[in-house]
Amino acid sequence: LRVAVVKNILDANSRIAQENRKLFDKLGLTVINLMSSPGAGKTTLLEQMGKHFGGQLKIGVIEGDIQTTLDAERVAAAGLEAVQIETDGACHLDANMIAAAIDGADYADVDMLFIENVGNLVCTAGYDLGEHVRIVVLSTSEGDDKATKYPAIFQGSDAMVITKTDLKPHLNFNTDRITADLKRLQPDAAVFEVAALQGQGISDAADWLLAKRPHRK
Ligand SMILES: Nc1nc2c(ncn2[C@@H]2O[C@H](COP(=O)(O)OP(=O)(O)O)[C@@H](O)[C@H]2O)c(=O)[nH]1
Ligand SMILES: [Mg+2]
Repeated sequence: LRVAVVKNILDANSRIAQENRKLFDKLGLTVINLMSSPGAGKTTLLEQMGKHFGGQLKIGVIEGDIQTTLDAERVAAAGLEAVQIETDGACHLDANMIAAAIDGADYADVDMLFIENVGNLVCTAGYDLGEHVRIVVLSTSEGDDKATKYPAIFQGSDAMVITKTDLKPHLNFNTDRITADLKRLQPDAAVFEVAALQGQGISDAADWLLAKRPHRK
């Protein structure tokens, strides 16, 4: 009985996610779900993406956090339009929260919408939000064993962005190891390495995202 309940919740989520995706397609909006553990560098990556795309593209952001509007304030200061969802304890965003956030918002002239999920490598993996692209962000200080320890999120991602590569001299992070582990789970996944505070490696990831835009207006 318990299993049936969980299945119903996930079915309902998938249905709403499909509706979100239909709306995004109609708007010509490419939507990216950024997932990671807390502090891996998602917001810093967004700040840099905003800087990179500058006048070229209009970027929107939905920020998911358990509490506070701190991240929305950060990306707004970086020139990106942001909506903050406070999940009030929930460890992930779901399709319904996204539906509520986009309801009434004007995305007509927005090209790309980033959703920064709640910091969590486990809960976030199970919920389709209606996005087109899923990216798992992993910082070097978290260790190179995380793809094997948290396989679902890596298996479900189109790309892995390794952040904080500037810290590598102080750590024993092996990029080859985690890349091999990722490819075993998801052979098609792209891999990017960034030192976001220094702005390094941003353009490769940004170019890949641009090529992922099948929904050009
Ligand atoms: N050394 C270093 N620190 C970083 C980098 N990216 C983010 N940080 C720092 O890591 C902390 C968490 O970053 P944040 O973007 O807030 O992570 P989030 O919780 O995933 O959104 C902040 O203190 C950032 O300044 C990086 O590339 N190198
Ligand atoms: Mg953040």
